[in-house]
Amino acid sequence: MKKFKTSYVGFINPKYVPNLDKEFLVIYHVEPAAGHSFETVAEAIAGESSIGTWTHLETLSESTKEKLKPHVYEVDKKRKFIKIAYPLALSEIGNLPQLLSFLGGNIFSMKIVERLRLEDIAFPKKYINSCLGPYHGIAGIRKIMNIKNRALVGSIIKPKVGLSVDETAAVAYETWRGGVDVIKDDENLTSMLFNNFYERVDKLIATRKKVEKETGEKKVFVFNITAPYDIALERARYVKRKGGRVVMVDIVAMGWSAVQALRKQNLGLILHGHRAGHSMFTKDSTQGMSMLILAKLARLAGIDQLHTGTVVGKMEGTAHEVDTLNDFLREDAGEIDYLRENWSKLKPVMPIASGGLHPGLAAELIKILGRNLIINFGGGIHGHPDGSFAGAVAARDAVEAASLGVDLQIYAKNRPELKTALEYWSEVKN
Ligand code: CAP
Ligand code: MG
Repeated sequence: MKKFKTSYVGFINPKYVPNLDKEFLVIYHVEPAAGHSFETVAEAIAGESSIGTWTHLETLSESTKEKLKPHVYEVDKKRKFIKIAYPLALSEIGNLPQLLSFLGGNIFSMKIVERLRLEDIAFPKKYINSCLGPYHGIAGIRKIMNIKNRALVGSIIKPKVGLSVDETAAVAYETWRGGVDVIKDDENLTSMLFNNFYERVDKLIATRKKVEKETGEKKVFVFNITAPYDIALERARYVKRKGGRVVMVDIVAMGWSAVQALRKQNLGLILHGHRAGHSMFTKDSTQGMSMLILAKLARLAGIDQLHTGTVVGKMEGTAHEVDTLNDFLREDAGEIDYLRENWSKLKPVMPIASGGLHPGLAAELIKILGRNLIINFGGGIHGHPDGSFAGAVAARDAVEAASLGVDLQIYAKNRPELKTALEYWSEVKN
């Protein structure tokens, strides 16, 4: 009888020269479980995610193996990473759920793997172009908003849940009039007993039209359509029919299947991606998947504007991390230099800074992240001691001053709302 063999062998080849035209180049952070060598685990990861399993297979022909075999072309035990080149043919182009089962699937459950993190993926052009990407992108958003140079000023209605439709509209009216461009639902407000989605759409679009007439500025409301896909689509269509311009999807909760399907509808709506819950798998630097990959998938799937963090706010994220994400979304860079890739035909995505922001943080934020950004203030507008209108005036003033590079304290001298905001939140660094 033949002697037992595993099929988790033959993938490591440090001499292999990867080819981004035909292969995905993937980086994993790897920590083997006790008793297993780094090489054994690298072989198992490459095998399990492609043509292998725990045993030799009589069903796997040499020709299939040659065609589909991945190559582990770098193994760095000290820095705990491996790089694998996977043939494009291991994926179904344009199918993001398949990509996750392929590169983020069973390998995460193997006993011999103690810690595993999908750090970065460089995509072949053919794969990138098989996805639709953003409908509007940055240029399209700026055109709709009629804002050329400054950062866009956004606000989340707060409290995030609890207000009725009429209360929401009243807060939105004050906030838009105060100078905010983009007002949005919060991530966990959908269609509730106290605030029905369809009534909210009717009322908020009417309010938006009124404010646009009064101010002469373009405004948008971002309606959260997060729900099972059929319901989300029905809600998106309703927003479109009623003259709305933006819908929000909680991308982690809804998943890529839904985002891709929604984008495919070509409704012409701006798709706002909220990433609530991403830290379940992105926060631990040795386990899960990086936020950069989430951002890449969002861009492939067709998100136009995406939450990426603030550095100075209440949420996790260093300047380097957030900057890398934003550079990727706005331009064509990847996390690691040799993974720089051309994002081909896909439009760039507008990053959104949100979480614990107040007017006093605007200058630092723009200094770190630039002006090609939506800056979202929730508590930092609706917590202003003189109310949402004053909060909105202060936020708009702060973003304008910061976009011009003018010192906020000087700008605030004859702007009482900004002055109050700077004083009130002076202690809050978040
Ligand atoms: C901000 C926010 C946003 C988070 C998202 C909130 O409110 O509405 O959802 O900032 O985080 O619910 O916390 P505040 P991220 O302005 O009142 O903090 O952009 O990091 O995904
Ligand atoms: Mg929120």
